[in-house]
Amino acid sequence: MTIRRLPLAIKAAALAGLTLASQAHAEGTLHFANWSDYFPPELLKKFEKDTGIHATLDAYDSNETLLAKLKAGGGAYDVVVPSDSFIEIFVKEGLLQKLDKSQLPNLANLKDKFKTLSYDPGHDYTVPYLWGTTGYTYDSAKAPGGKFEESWKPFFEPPEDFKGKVVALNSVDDMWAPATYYAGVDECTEDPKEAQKVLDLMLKQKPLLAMYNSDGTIERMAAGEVWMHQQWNGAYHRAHAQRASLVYVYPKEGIRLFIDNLAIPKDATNVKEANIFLNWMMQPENIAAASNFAKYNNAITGSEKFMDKELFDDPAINTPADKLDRLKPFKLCSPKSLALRAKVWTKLKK
Ligand code: N2P
Repeated sequence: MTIRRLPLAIKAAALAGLTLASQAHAEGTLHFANWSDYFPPELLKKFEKDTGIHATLDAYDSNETLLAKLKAGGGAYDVVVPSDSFIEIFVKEGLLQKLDKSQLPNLANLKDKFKTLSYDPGHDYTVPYLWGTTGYTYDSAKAPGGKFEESWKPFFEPPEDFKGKVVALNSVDDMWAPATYYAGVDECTEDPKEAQKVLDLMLKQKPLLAMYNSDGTIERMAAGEVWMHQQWNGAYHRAHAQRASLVYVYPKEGIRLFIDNLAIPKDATNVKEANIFLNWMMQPENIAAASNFAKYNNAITGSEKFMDKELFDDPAINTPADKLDRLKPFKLCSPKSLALRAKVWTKLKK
């Protein structure tokens, strides 16, 4: 088992369209790329033991980074983990291959509500991995009166003394949705004036931020290095285990629900091994190990009995009934709308 973080130089080479060094894959090998800190190393070892396939794991920080890597080509990966909101984009770009469902009998283990998903209704390209929400966390020990309202307001308009103590995720996909919820703009808007409103909100927030960063969110909050962080619920849960004063917010304006997925890139080298892996991950005890490590829910029937009870006890993971209507699944927006948000992001980051 090899776990590595893709060095920037390789990232740059991949972006420049150069071939990656590790192209000659031996038989019985699986090259897996997943979001950082999102897959238990012991589970990869178990996969190797169960199947005899040697596995490597690379990490990336966002859908945008994964997209750039796959577009650069090189066939470096056999399995990747794109989010629901990016599936259509990856498929349109011809970056994923159709799944051979005869190799995936464990698709039968999917819970009913994950059997038909809007972004890939027949599981032609993807099977669900883990799912969760993208809210934000704050340290109640630092909040005025120990509490913030359940809104995106404290995140986008934090109090002055939070200056330099707030972090946003470094992805237009993660930031655009809550900014539109808070600005009261349809997330699929095609109107430049509305996009400007969203940009203005983010521009006003920018000087108060310590950084945009999607990696290391757990460590930063657990260490008390910052006091507020846009964060996924599983990451919150892990940070909270180290700092009890942390609070996860379900903003009343809405909170993005995400489903991440296992998929096989078009140019994968080890397709047989990739299928074995996808099917193996849909076994209840295996996906439960991923849930127990990353602290997110999964889509597999019967996984509950292998999952840690504490996950079900955390309202950040097990959304309370009165907050369910705040969860917003992603919307597939028009190319015009997506181009508008990309422009906003470029302007924000320059
Ligand atoms: C965990 C990554 C969570 C993925 N580091 C959110 N889509």
